Amino acid sequence: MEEKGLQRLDPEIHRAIQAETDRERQTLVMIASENYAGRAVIEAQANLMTNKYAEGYPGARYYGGCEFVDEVERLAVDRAMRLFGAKYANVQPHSGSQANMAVYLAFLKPGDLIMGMDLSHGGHLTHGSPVSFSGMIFRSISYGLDPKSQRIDYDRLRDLARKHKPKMIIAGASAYPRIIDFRRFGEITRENGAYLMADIAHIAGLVAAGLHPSPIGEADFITSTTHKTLRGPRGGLILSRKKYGRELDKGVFPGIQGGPLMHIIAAKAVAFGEALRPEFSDYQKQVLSNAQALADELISFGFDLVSGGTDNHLILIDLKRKRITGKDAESSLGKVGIIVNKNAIPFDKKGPRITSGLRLGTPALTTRGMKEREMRIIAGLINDVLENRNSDKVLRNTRKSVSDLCRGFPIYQYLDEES
Ligand code: DSN
Repeated sequence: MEEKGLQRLDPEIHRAIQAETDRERQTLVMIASENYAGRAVIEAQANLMTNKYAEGYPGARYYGGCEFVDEVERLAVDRAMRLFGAKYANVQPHSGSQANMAVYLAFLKPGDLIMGMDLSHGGHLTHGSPVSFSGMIFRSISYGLDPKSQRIDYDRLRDLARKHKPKMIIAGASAYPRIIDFRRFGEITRENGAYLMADIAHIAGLVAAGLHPSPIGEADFITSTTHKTLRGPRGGLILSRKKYGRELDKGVFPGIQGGPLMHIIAAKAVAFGEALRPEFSDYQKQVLSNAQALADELISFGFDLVSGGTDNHLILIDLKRKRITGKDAESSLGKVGIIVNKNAIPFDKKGPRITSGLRLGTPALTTRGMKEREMRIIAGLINDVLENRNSDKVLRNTRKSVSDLCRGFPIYQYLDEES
């Protein structure tokens, strides 16, 4: 076959991209923060807009020749606002961390106190962890889960807020399988004269589809990534009230970023457009049903789930009773093509490189078209592997079952048609 384009110009990179494509095709992606962006999203981000400098905002740029990127950014902003029912959107943050950083820069001063969820209870690095800029520049305290229910301890959160009077409270998580009560967060925040930032990176797709309560109306600032349940390109997003728009715009540019990635903004616009369609809501419903089916089946195999189950797209398995670490479980499952990540569980005694937990999510498998039946099969495969991880025969048979499943649910019809 004649070599063309990248294959001819840079065979090393082409080979690696090809290998990644095959890996994504031939494995079960169960990392809760990953998904398969649609063809239109991928096409929109691979275009000449990558060449364009557009510091500033539509209609007020520091460069000439911005008429078409202006059109794209206006569409992205308009669609994001419609999708979430927000009065302000900024689509320029390169990532979720950048979105959070821009909000902090705009509304906090170094040394101000922020209060986010404990990383080991499911929070995110940028919510005040000492190893992140958020915990280095700002003082930080954390709230966490109730040890018994393993759900957010809102009473303790309120007591902490009353006692310490943080300038900003951050609601949101990376590994929390339950509904977040934004109304409760709103009450506590208002009572203490703080700002509320809701980081909905994980649940943005569910919020957009109306399947998780929205923080609009409760939170002053809403940040998100665009590539998890929302199924867009890798990137960040800020939503807010109109009155905070000027400060937030300045926080993103020139505060923490230079030129926006206009090709990515084009792809964000496409993803928001997709999310405005009714099919997106059906997809999100299936994400939830699949997570439910997976959780139920894992429980029937004797797995302990943090908080006893899930309300959203992810499941956190507590492996303590199974006598395997998160690290070993991740590695054993990886051998058969089930891709997951080890994750700390609340009050974990093991460090973040070992952990006692595994985080599983259904967004990517649901995009492939898998339903409850496949979730039950996969729960069985996970159980087989973790119960027999030293048996080459079990690992071999499971690898075959994974391959069969993957073949039945191509990641992109067009890719498989081409090969
Ligand atoms: N790294 C993301 C996740 O896996 O949840 C959060 O930023």
